[in-house]
Amino acid sequence: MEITRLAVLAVAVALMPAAAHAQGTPAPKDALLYIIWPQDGATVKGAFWCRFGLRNMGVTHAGDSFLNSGHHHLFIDVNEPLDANQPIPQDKAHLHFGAGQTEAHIELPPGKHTLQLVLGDSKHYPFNPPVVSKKITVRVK
Ligand SMILES: [Cu+2]
Repeated sequence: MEITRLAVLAVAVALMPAAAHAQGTPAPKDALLYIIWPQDGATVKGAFWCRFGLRNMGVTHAGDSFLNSGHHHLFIDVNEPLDANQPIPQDKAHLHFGAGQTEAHIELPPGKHTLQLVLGDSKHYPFNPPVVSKKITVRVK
């Protein structure tokens, strides 16, 4: 009997790693992430300040796992769907604001660009449900 139970447990543990990648840190349903500035469709000249808005959650440093808080990520010209099971990549298109910043000075080449905010948990995973802003388009002169 005892051996059977152990075998079942061993199988269950073996199956876990696939699901264990998802952090699934819960976010309140009324969390609202939005870009205060620039406005959707705006034309900007050269470098500009992008300002991040967040309601019903708090902003903290990367690594801090306070309840209902996270840090901002700005996605620039990202078209791939968000993968909630992976940490947010760290590159020129996925900027992390792990010091708790709520604005960023952004410089982009002339042309049309999309901007979108994604809130990440202490380990840079999206929340569950994901806390994501509307994707806006700006034109850089
Ligand atoms: Cu991050």
